[in-house]
Amino acid sequence: MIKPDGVVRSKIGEIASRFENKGLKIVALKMMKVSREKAEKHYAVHKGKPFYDSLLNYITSGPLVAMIIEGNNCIEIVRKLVGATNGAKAEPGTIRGDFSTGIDFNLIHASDSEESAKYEIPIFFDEKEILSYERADKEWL
Ligand code: FUP
Repeated sequence: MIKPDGVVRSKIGEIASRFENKGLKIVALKMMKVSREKAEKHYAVHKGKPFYDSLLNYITSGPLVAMIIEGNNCIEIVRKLVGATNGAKAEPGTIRGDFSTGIDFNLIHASDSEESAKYEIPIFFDEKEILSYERADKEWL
């Protein structure tokens, strides 16, 4: 998920291209403004934490871009490309390491396990919005 700061900072193409360039496949993508209800469901694991309300305000503040990405070792690779949660600590070369200076606005969210992907995907997508195709360079990936 490219968060609202990623959208207003015009980083949609830059961020999506990092996943495409690595060899992963975007199989669903849409821009939306999420309701408080959806945001609460998405971040349920953080309910009660001191940053929970500001996190919900941030994520509902403007349009975001939700994506479903597939590929070999997808979750491990995506998390590596995204970088550490705090942009100040994230390695240069990662998305957060290149574009974020702290933890409040870190441009992107990515599922950290198959379990969390299975929980998060239906919050943002209907099954019919997930498309099937093969990358032309599939054999090399
Ligand atoms: P990540 O998986 O890297 O996105 O990180 P978390 O799921 O732990 O946190 C989700 C979001 O909560 C982060 F992107 C930023 C916010 N957060 C804070 O603002 N303060 C914290 O101490 C931890 C997380």
